[in-house]
Amino acid sequence: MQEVYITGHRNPDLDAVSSAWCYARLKNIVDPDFSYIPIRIGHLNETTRNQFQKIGVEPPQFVRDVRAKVGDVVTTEYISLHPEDPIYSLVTLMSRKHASVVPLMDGNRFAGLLSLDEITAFFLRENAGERPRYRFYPHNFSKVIRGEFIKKNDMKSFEAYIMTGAMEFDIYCNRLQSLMPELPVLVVGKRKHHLQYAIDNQFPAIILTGLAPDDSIDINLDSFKGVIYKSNEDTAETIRLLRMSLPLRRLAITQPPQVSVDDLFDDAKRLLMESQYRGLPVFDGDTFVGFVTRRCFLERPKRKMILVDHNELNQSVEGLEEAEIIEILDHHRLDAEKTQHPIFIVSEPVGSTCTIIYHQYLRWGVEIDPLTARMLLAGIVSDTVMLKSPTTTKQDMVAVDVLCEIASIPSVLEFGEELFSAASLLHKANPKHVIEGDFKTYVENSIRFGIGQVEVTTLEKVDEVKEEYLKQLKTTKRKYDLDWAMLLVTDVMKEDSILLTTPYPKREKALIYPLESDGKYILKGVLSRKKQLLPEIISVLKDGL
Ligand SMILES: [Mn+2]
Repeated sequence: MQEVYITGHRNPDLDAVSSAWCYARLKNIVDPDFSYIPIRIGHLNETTRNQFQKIGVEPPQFVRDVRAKVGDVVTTEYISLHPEDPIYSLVTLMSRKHASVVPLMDGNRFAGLLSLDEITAFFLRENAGERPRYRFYPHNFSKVIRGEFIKKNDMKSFEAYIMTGAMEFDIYCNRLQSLMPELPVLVVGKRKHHLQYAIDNQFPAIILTGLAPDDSIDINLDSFKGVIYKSNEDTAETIRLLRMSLPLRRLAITQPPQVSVDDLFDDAKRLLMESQYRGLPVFDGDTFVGFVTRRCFLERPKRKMILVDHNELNQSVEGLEEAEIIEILDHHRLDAEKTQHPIFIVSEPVGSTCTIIYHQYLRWGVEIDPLTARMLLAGIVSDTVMLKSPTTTKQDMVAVDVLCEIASIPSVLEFGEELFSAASLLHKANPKHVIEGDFKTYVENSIRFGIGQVEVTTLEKVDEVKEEYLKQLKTTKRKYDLDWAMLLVTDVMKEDSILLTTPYPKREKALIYPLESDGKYILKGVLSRKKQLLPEIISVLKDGL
């Protein structure tokens, strides 16, 4: 079944992860034609991790990028052969099943790859001038040539050339003498002297042809250490099949370039196209999973995607430009890419994407179970800072009332306080994780800036850690290649914030907020990065033109 990924934005917050998770559940119920998988494209922040842990649900899997991978096109259904299997099996498989590439497997171990090219190479080699010597595997005689063993002995594989005993005995002896010390596989009819000579000289194998069904050869075989096989075919056909009984081991490319299921489609395609091979083996770690042929790379598959809690390409997963966006559900400003086909978009200016997902449950008439209710609630309460943020709408409040009822949560305030108490205490946390855990970057008038946000339950300790955080802001600014980097520290209890900022000499001092000390502004009544701080920053940057 085709998979559709549902993802929130980079540096995912609780709203992004919860909405992806809850929407995947809904879609899997209402649209069983696809498999909807919630993913995250960054590390979980502490609040989100705690929430999933508390509810006892596995958080969405981390996906680094959605570009087409080898795993999307690998052929995993195939017939394989064993290294000792005869060439005959390969030729049959290729002509009857039209297999262009056949893996050679020794149990679960990958032992090589075979294609028409290797069969061609075999015939080219054996006709290259020298009398060919072959590696025989006697067990294969009975698999390819109709007949039976008369003497088996150890059946080990050996190397030899092929010879028939059709000539006069003394010519036969001279010919053999000239090839000594090498010994042949002898294909011979019921010719007593020829046979006796082969037995006395310990030929590795003798194939008898032209014997009647109940015929025997009247020679004492006790001292003979080789193999004797009685063929029901005539001599010409026996020789043809004898060469087809050779084991595949020697034919296969045993160490072709390997690719991994996680390798990029384009990289593997280039590797294959630039090689002389028809196919490449594909591994998942050390495990062989299948192979790719040129046919696999005719068209690059497109991953279907649903974006929640964001709609801009630069806030989304790596490789999205190669994927197909089929839905967007978001509460941010709309700056989506053009699409080729009509898509489903819900853009509602509510406090949380989880409120939008709640509306989708209503729309489809799908019942919300207590666990999903709790998850949606967590998204709404965290994104609206317990419904105190100015982004909060009546719709969010209605949703919270219904969801509290379903999840049997008596007080949304208590639920919220518990949610935020899990948030990191600034002086105990790692400044890099705090700033970059929920960091959004913007471009306005070609000025690149970024704002991180962290919710705390008191602003009292900010001064203790201020210098440390200002230093980290400078590092983050360089890392994201920005002109200006800020951290909004929000007290969710008192509904005030502090802004820590790198120097931005051109405009920083134009902010309406009072500067308390270097790099630290007091933002009374500011809770929302999106609705309160961002418009102020944008207007300051515009005024600067
Ligand atoms: Mn959100």
